[in-house]
Amino acid sequence: METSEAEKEMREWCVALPKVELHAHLNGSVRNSTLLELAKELGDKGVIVFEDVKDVIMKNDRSLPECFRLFDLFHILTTDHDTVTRIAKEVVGDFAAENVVYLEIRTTPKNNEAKGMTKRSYMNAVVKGLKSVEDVDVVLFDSNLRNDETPMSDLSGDTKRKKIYVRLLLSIDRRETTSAALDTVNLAMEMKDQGVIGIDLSGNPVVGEWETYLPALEHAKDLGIPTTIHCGEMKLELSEQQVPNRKEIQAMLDFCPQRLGHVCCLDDEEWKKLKSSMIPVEICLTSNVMTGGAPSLELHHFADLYNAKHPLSICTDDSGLFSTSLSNEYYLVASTFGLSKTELFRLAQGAVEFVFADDEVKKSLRAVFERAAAETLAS
Ligand code: 6MZ
Repeated sequence: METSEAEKEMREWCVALPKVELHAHLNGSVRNSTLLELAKELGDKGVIVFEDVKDVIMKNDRSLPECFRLFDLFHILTTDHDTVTRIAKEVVGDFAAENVVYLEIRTTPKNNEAKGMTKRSYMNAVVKGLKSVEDVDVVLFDSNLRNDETPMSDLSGDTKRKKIYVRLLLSIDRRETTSAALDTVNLAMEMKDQGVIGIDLSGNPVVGEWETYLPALEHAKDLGIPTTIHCGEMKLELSEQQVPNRKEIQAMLDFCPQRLGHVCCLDDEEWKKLKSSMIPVEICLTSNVMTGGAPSLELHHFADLYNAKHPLSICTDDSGLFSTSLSNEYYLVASTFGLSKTELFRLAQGAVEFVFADDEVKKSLRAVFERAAAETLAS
């Protein structure tokens, strides 16, 4: 079916819209072409069978358990220092190309003895990648920002250099021990002056116990490091371990992190608690529908939270894995829930208030949106 003119125009508008991305996993955001190239190299070396891996990478259907098997594969492909640097550089370039003006990228620091890799050296490789982006200006550290800076996103389509603020969140994988999780929080503290500004709890939701990560999350809280937590991502019927997860959702809400990811399968009481908490939610439409956390786009809990005026930000989760982009996610919000351009703009602008970066960055981002408002909303 041919794309209608109206759809094309709306898609272009969503690309031009300045956007804030708050929930993007580094290894889930890698381009398929890069994964295939890496798989080919490892295939040539006899480490993997390229043809098998190629089929897995190109497959479109992804249940949640499949996603986690895929991440194990991606990690085989990407976990050496030079490749980590390469993917970090590419991922930032890809987000900047679609007018993301502020990006929080999250990644799980990895020890890999065979590669001489420690959590610290992994993160150094990520930071090196962010610093080596050439086509756009990456603002990684808090520089002396001025309010009269040139616009970071040019909506008129001319060729001014794009500018993107990038910050890092360190992920604790649910497979990790308490001590490994504590190491990650301490590393975040150590790398505070290198763009690391928060902690994320993620990984396979049917693995691990809340009590294992709680000491590390409490430690982050004590150190004043903001946290975001993947909460209730999986439908309970899909899991054998239903009861602990139910308890876990309560505990996560009680912990009061600065933000929550997903919140797909809360019961009535938990919804009430979430809404009265006003904890901002990172909404990942395509990811939730593909993994079964939401039954369909139309029935996604975005509508309920949006109508309740709950603080929200639209995010990609894993743009590579789910073949999406932040512009596409905004387009889906418009086409599924009928939001107008003004409402979409306000949604994108609203996300500025939930970034973990400091007030100077927020001020600068607010100015970007103010400048963009006249032009974007006039079109
Ligand atoms: C939970 C997820 C996820 O950290 O190696 N991750 N955790 N739910 C999801 N929904 C689909 N998507 C990604 O990026 C990959 C890691 O991020 C987490 C998983 O722990 C995965 O291994 P990094 O850069």
